[in-house]
Amino acid sequence: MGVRSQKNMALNPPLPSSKTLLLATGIGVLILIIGYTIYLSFAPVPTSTSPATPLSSESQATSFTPDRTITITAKKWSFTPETIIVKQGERVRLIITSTDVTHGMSIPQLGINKVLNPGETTTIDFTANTVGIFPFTCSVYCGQGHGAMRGKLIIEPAS
Ligand SMILES: [Cu+2]
Repeated sequence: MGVRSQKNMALNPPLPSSKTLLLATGIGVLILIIGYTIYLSFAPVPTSTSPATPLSSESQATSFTPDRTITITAKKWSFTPETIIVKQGERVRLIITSTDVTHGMSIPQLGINKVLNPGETTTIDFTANTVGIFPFTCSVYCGQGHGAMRGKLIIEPAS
């Protein structure tokens, strides 16, 4: 009988309620401090997200300053815009992006023929020396509408 009463005492030790409250408060404060420390150690991370992108990625553009820059989109099966108008004597930069498959930009009379890889932007620089109408075409087979994928570059006399 005496053994059982001792066991009961060990399982339920009498704890004053004020002591329990103090312990609980202490643990609570400790958790808050640890939590805040963890928060502080993670918080500054998002401020350093600026990617280290090189500023001088256009190496070929060092000596060429365009008078006119034209942005062109190539996709099955057209160039947008289809007609490009520039003035004689202008330094022209074409910035062409293929949004679907591999295309090509060929302006035979100007000796230009570039592959336009899908999703990539290709820069073509030239000087509009001669007045005239210069047809351009897609030079990489890109499907059934490939033959219709064409446009024209018009070089107008300088006024
Ligand atoms: Cu094509």
